[in-house]
Amino acid sequence: MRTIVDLRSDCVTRPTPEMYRAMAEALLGDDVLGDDPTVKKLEALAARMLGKEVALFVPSGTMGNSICIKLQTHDGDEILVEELSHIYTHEMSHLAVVSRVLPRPVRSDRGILDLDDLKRKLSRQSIVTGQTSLVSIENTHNFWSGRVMPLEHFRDVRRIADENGLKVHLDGARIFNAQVASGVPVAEYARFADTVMFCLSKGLASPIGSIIAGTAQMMEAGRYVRKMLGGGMRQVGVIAACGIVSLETMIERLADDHRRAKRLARALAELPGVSIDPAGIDTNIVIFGLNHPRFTAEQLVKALWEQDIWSLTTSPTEVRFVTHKDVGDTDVERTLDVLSRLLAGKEQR
Ligand code: TLP
Repeated sequence: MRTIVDLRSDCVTRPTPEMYRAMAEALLGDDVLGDDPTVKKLEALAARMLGKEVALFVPSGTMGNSICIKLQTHDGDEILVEELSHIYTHEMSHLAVVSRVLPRPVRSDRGILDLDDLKRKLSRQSIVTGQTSLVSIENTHNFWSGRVMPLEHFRDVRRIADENGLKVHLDGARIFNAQVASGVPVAEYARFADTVMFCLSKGLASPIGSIIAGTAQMMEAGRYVRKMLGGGMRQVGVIAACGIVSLETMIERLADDHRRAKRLARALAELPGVSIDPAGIDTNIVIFGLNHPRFTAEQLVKALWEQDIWSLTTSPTEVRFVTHKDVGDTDVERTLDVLSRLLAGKEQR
């Protein structure tokens, strides 16, 4: 049987046996009408963990971010985003289409916003500017190789936001990876944000689903936006049941993914044509640069794919590996073995 090593994303994880059992046994109602007991249980658990009043189950991280921005902005507002943030670069322009806001990218030091640039880009309402109404932070930061944002940065951003009447949104798709890597509880990060989104469907291994959270009033309004976007999911307790298993059993094990990502990064750093600083790998995402006489990033991804190792490029010169519960130690070693043969020119292409 072919064994695929799927390093494309932690979104690809398959449900655990406990999740399949939970799905079969889930008590169901109609979540659009607000009476699915399993969804209610998941939402209460998530709100408690985040230290927020109310949480809402949504189909995807993209929809979760979209709802949170829509709730806290008006048409024509400006919002401040980090220049490589997922919400700005990988979410089908919903900022423009759904919320009709103008994202202004802020420079950063590997994801940590440059506070001077942030202040410079704040616009006050006048006859020639839109009004800046929100700043978005991402933790962990996907395209800065899963970097954990320091808590101090949250404090700084919150202070500037308060001084200028801005809301703060946290794209915490992988906020539990941040908690496990840094030891800072998710509620500590969430404290500095008005709204938080996190994904159950990434390292936490649920097949589908994300959570948004904030005040009760905001999440009540969020139900309407979710429905408007087509995210009313009816008997969705069948999926929410997996989310409960994710939050109850799948957090601590993220440390294994981080350990495997570090192993990959350290070994990659030794390979010809690869550039990566293993010290910069905090969690489960490994992005490395490639400058090799025989391979572009795209060609390397293809050569790996031919050996049943799946990955993605993030730019013409970069490749991304993401570890997750369906990637074990043997998979990591096999990947390194194949890679070192390819890059040393020992493998036929
Ligand atoms: N990230 C996916 C792809 O879209 C790139 C991945 O494979 O990493 N915020 C962050 C920080 C994300 O990384 C993602 C997904 C999302 C939001 C959106 O989540 P979904 O895919 O559930 O819409």
